[in-house]
Amino acid sequence: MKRILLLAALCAAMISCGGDRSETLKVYNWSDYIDESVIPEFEQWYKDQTGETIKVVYQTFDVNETMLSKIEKGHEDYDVVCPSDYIIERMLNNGLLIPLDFASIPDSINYISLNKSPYISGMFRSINPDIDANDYSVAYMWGTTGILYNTSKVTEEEASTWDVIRNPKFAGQVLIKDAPRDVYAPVLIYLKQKELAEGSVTLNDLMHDSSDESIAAVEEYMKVVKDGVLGWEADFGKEQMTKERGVVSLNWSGDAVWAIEEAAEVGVSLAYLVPEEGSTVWFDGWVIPKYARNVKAATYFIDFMCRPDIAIRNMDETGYVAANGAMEVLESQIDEEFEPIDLSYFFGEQASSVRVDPVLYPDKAVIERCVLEHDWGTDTDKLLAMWSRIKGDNASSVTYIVIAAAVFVIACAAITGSARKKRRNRRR
Ligand code: SPD
Repeated sequence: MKRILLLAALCAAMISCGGDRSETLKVYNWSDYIDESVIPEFEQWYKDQTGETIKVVYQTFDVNETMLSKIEKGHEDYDVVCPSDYIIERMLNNGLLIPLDFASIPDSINYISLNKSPYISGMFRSINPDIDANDYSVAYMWGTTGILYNTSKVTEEEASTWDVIRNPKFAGQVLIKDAPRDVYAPVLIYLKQKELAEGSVTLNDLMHDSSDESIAAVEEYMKVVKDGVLGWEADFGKEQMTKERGVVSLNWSGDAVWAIEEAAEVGVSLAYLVPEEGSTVWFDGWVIPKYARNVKAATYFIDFMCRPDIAIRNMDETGYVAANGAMEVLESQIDEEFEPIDLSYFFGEQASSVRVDPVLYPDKAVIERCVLEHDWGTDTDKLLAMWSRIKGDNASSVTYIVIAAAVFVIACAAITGSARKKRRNRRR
C-alpha cells in the first residue's frame, strides 16, 4: 500500500512539473476566442499526422498586458500564445519569439501557406522594417475598433463620432474596453482631427505618439468620460449591451458581431460602426515564445487553426473574423440580406462585390480610415500609469451608487437578523 501511495505521489509531482513535456502543449489565448471543441479534435489530428500523443493545456487571458507580463517577466513556458499586433512587435523587438518553421509540415496539410490573405501578410510586413513578422507569427483573427450602440437610444449620427463616449445624454450607460492602447488610439485620433484634416499629422504618426503632451490630453478627456462609465470591461461589455444596461460601447468588431446577433434574439437592436474620424484595424496572431518547450506541437497547432473548416467554426463561435484568405471562408459568410461590399483587398479581385456582414469584414472605404497600432517600447509604462490614474479604484459614480446600495441592503439584513436573534434569546 505504501508503495502505491509513493508511486501516486511521484506521478502527481511529475504532472505538476509538466510530466512528459513532449506530450503536452500549453496554449495561452484570449478568453471567448475559440470553439473549444476544436481542441480535442486537434489532439486526434496530431496523433493521426505524427503518430504522437499530445494533450493541450488551454489557458486564457483578458488583456494583452497580462499575457505579456507572464512571458516577459515570468518566463512562463507557454508553447503558443496569441498577442495583438503591437505586442507581437514588442516581442519581436525584444527577441522573445522563435521563428516559425512551416517547412517542417507536409505540403498536403500546410494550411498556413495555402490560405494567407495578401492583406494580412502586408500588415505583418509593416510591423517592423528590419524583421519580417510573417516569419514569426500567423494571424488568427482580425477586426476594427469602433462603437457598438443601441439603435433605439442612440442615433447613427451620434455614434459616428468617438465623442459619443463623452455625450452627457448617455452618462452611466457607457462601456469602455479595459485595453489602454485600444482606447488611447481612438481618443487621440478624435483629439487630433484638425491636424489630421490639415495633413500636419497622419494616422500612422499618431500610433507612434507617446509624447507627454498627448498622454496628458487623452487623460484629461478620459477623466470626463469616466464619470459616465458603466464599466471598464474585457469581455462582459457585449452581454451588458444585449441586456440594455449599456447603450454605447467602445468595442472590437468581433464582440460587436456577437452582441448584435444575441441581442436580435431577444428583440434588442444593436449596431456597430467605425467613427468618421478614423480608427484602428488590429489582428491577433499565433506566436511561439522563446520559453516554449514543445515547438513541434505548437507549429502543428498553428497550422491546424488555419484549416478553413476550423477557422469557420472559430468564427461562428466567437463573432470574430479569421485572418484566413481561403475562398471557403468567404463563401461561408455570404448572405443575401447584406448589401454588396468591396473585399478585394482581402480575398482578391473575385471579392470586389460580395454580400457579407460589413461588421465582420469592413468595406475597403472603412479600412482606408483605419491604421495599425505600434509598440511604444519603454514609453508603454507611461500609458499604463495614465490608465491607472484614469480608472483610479476602477469605480465610476454609478459604481459607487451600486456599491452603496449593496452595503445598505446587507447592513439592513444584518440588523434585522441580529434583532430577531435577540428576541429569540429573550423568549428562551
Ligand atoms: N474575447 C477575445 C477578444 C480578442 C480581441 N482582440 C482584440 C485586440 C485589439 N488590440
